[in-house]
Amino acid sequence: MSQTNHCNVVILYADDLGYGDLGCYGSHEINTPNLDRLCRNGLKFTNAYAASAVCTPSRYSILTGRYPFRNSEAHILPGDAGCIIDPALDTVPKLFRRAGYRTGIVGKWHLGLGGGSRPIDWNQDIDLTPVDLGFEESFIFPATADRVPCVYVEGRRVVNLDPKDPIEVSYEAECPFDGIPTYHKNPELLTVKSSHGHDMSIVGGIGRIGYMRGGKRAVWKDEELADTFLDRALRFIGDSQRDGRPFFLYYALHQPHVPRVPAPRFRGITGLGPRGDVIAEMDWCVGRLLEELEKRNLLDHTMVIFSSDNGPVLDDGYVDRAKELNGTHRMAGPLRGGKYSKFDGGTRIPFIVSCPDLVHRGVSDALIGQVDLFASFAHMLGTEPEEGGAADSQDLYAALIGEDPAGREELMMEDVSCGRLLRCGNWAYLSPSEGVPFMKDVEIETGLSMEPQLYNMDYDIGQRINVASEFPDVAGEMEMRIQRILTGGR
Ligand code: NG6
Ligand code: CA
Repeated sequence: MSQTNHCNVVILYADDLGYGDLGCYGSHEINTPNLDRLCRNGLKFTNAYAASAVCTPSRYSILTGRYPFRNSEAHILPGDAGCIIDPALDTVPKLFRRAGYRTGIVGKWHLGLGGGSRPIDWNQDIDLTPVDLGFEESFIFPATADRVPCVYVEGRRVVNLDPKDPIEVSYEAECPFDGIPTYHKNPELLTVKSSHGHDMSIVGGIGRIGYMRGGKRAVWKDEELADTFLDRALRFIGDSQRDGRPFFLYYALHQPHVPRVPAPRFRGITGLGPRGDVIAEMDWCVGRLLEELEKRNLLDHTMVIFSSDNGPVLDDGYVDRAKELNGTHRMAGPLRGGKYSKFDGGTRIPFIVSCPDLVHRGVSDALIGQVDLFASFAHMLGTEPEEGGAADSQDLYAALIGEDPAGREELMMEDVSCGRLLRCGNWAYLSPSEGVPFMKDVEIETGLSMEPQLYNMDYDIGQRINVASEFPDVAGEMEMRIQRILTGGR
């Protein structure tokens, strides 16, 4: 296979969406007609993984083609963190740009901003943003919807800055700012209570992580996040078509991460509370995007990849009744654990690839990581990562388009505390590590144990029967493989 293909590429990257959250992955409780249609017209992967059970490391990995362990800063970042991607490093958007693409990012970033002195001055141009990492167009929010600053950043600048009302941000434990509403001082302002954390600034009636003062005009409205990002994504597609170059769009949807505030028209439509409603909203956004591609006659020749950065959680810090209203819905489908976890619920995620001109329709059980997109795109474009770049990315282009049913031989993932797990054929191996077996706040089984764990995913997808003592050689071999990856070159 040596032909190159310059189809447009759109990565749709959800935040905390589980393996069982979509109709096409078995959900009966939440309707996701648009993603189900994407899936019918494309390839549904059953053994695809994010690099980590939390956000920042997975995002680092999908954009750089490197395992997160290679960057000691790749952990959940505060909203005022510096950018953790070295601007000298090769990235997926740089790869597309070298191949002549127009590149854009819309949505959640969470990889830090600014390369210079700290604290970052939000009122000036920010010196290190996605535009320095290969994205020509960038419209993002800095971290997560539950972290300050609650503002959009376009290019290098906060949107709607007002010099008379400068923005200040702090992640100190005690509030350093006078005169701002805070969680414990102003409970009367809250529209939703926090169940754990999220008790610093109140912005838009919601307790957030971190303190923020000023920027009244710049602060986003939570119920408008989805439409705002969608609008930017559609605008990017329109501008690209006019421009004439093929395009690469990384559209990082903010749903269903907390706080879950859908646009009013989605409130209550699933009966599963805000978590279900924002998934329906996300599906609608995807539908609008597909409609736009179709209208512009781009659908057949655009590779649309949909996935999620980590597994699901019900109560991630707000009293939004997600648990009470969840009913029989299984967010992680048959998998054990969820977000944060070393069990498969933490990292195995929905992964759909569609491109009618190129990608076979059906189901693929190939083992594939989001980390592999880099080298696979390079293959598609007939180019290569820069010397030393994308160290952990394997060229799985044939698997991506449905021509290789096997994929990788082995793939390493990590949980929130950087404990490692390895998939290898039918085996899932969880390396021993310290920690509690159950996170009480979020009610998730961590999979942490000082005993090695080995599961045969063929007949035990729910990881109930640890067979490490029956197959000590397999467990030993897999631990060795992990050590080899961790100490391996590049
Ligand atoms: C946790 C937050 C959680 C979420 C997570 C990051 C608290 C108590 N919990 O620390 O709400 O923001 O970080 O999620 O603050 S992620 O998907 O971006 O990794
Ligand atoms: Ca996430």
